[in-house]
Amino acid sequence: MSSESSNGVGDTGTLVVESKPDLKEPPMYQVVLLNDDFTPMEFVVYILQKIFGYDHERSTQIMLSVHTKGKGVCGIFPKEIAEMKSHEVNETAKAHEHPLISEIEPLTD
Ligand code: TYC
Repeated sequence: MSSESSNGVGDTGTLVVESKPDLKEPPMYQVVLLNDDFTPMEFVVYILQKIFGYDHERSTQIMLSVHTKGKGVCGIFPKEIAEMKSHEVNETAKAHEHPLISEIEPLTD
């Protein structure tokens, strides 16, 4: 696209080329929760409610799925948000001396 007058050329003879607005969605990342043998189930449920905003029932379902399958996705976000949430999970677990760990994984579409 060009502008200045209607023909793209202004009084100075300068052609102004505007860059296309970037309409692409940001790359998304999933936050993955890993199972372990020691973190109490209720603590995982608490984390899922506090950090990911799920209600108690949904948090319990996700926790049990991770407990059974070994890992599970607890949310999908733009990279920076995924990093923040994962960091918050890991730091909160550490502060409570639980080995609970989360990771982030790029979502390739
Ligand atoms: N396996 C744990 C227990 O039996 C519970 C647990 C679930 C831990 C999910 C981590 O991401 C996790 N107490």
